[in-house]
Amino acid sequence: MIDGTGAVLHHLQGGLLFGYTVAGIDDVDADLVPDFLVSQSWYDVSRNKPRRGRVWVYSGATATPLYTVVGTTDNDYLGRTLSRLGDVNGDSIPDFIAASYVSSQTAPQAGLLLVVNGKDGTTLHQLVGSAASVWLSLSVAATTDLDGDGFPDYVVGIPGVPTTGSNGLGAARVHSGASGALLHDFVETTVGSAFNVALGYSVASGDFNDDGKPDFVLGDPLFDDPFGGGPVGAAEIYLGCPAS
Ligand SMILES: [Ca+2]
Ligand SMILES: [Ca+2]
Ligand SMILES: [Ca+2]
Ligand SMILES: [Ca+2]
Repeated sequence: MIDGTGAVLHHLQGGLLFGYTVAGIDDVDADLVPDFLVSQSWYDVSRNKPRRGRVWVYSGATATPLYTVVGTTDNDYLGRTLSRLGDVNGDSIPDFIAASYVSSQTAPQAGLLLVVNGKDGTTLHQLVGSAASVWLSLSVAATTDLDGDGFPDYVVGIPGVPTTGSNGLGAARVHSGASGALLHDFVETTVGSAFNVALGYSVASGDFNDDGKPDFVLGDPLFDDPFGGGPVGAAEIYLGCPAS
């Protein structure tokens, strides 16, 4: 941690891949100071429970650990992706997202996303990738409330290949922060002869047109136009989306 003059306030260190991802979150321990996450995605619970990954939740005020969240399955590598979210279960304590696009619970590198209870680190709900190498949660971002239930929602990028040997077109999906229900699926776009190759490699959200509804920026750095000179890269901006 670094103070306003650029001096290091605290130096934290842990095992291999400690610090792979970090994220600021809102105040989970009610001391009115925002808190933060540091992941250690190579964490072995034991010799027989390898590479489950661990996410440390730290007090922003003191840089001391509050609790940890550990992957439940071997090779989860939990903590490859992290994000703030906001309170999604109505206890006024902000919740957050801990994820891993290389988790192989359902298929090799299908991906895993946990919405974590900020109060105690338990899982409120989870998403898993639908097929090998789809890389669910390579990117994730919180959004404001899309479906009008009063709780924030989130957008998750799924940029990987659907089957071995073919280019993935990628996807980005908006899910309910409260339940995990699918609210919207951004699927591939074509512009003339160009098409998505890795839609959802990066995602961001904000209200760009001031209508109170979340808008989205979806990155596809491999956006391709085979008849126009090859890969061109793209970032697509969506003003809102229908909640369905
Ligand atoms: Ca705090
Ligand atoms: Ca909460
Ligand atoms: Ca919502
Ligand atoms: Ca908007």
